[in-house]
Amino acid sequence: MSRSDQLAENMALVREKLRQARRIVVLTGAGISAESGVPTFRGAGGLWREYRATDLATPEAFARNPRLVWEFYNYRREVLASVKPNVAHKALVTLENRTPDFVLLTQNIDGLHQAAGSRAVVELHGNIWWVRCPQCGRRSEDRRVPIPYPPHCDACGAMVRPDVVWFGESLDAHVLQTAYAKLGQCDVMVVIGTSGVVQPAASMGLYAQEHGAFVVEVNLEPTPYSRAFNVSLLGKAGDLVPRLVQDSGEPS
Ligand code: BJW
Ligand code: ZN
Repeated sequence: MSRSDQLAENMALVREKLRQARRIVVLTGAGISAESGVPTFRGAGGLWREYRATDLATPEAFARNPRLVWEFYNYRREVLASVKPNVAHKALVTLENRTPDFVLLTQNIDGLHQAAGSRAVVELHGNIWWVRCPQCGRRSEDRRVPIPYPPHCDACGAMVRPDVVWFGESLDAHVLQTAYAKLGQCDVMVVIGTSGVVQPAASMGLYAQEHGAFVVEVNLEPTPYSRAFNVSLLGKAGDLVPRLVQDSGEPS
């Protein structure tokens, strides 16, 4: 079978699975926002000045040089302030609207799913538009671009940090509990635009599969999990996701 025949067959199978499913979990990563113009973390686009983005998303980097880390997050706020959700984000809203039990787990901190209209969004790694005080724990929304340095907590005066999850930090316990409860019960899971290297999100597809879900991956490239999942669809999220969600009768 040719590659395009294989893709068409897999697309038809996944479309049908999504139609029949009552419980769907979607997990997204930076790849779904790439076509909106948001740089991904790994591969081309993962650099800011001479730094790797992943080296700045750490508590050690913030302790060593908070000004640099805030400059990095201010740069990203500036990028995000002008981008819009794309057709893949929007197709997931359609999927949510027609699915009895739907949840969207996202590693992205950009808020684009909510901007598209998704409601059942669980942010695994936090949100860039919120800040958190490391001293008193106070969280607040702050949409200023840029945030003047150094940003202070209104309650206790300490310097606040982005309300995101950095390497070596635990994901919020309630968020994880919600995620695993949904993963353990879903019929179908779709994993979109994530390289599958950052834990615990990377293992969530296998967790769902071990609990009986049909797991589909959508990515430009194969990932460490492509062979393990039921179906791996190679291509752009903006091309494939809308086609997976459209009605079966329509041409793919
Ligand atoms: C397209 C496309 C298009 C492009 N269409 N596709 C177990 C084993 C080993 C290590 C660990 C472990 N458990 C925990 C760890 C340590 C660590 C970890 O995983 N390290 C690995 C790197 C080895 N994990 C943690 O520290 C986590 N904490 C934790 O588990 O606490 C308990 C614990 C701690 C320590 C030890 C043990 C337990 C926290 C992880 C937090 C990650 N934070 C970041 C920054 C968030 C804030 C910010 O954005 O600034 O989250 S790092 C960064 O990576 C960000 C992302 O959400 C995350 C994932 O990246 P993603 O989304 O996959 O993006 P990319 O760029 O990697 O991939 C893009 C993909 O899209 C590619 O595949 C492209 O092909 C594709 N693509 N265009 C479709 N158009
Ligand atoms: Zn405080």
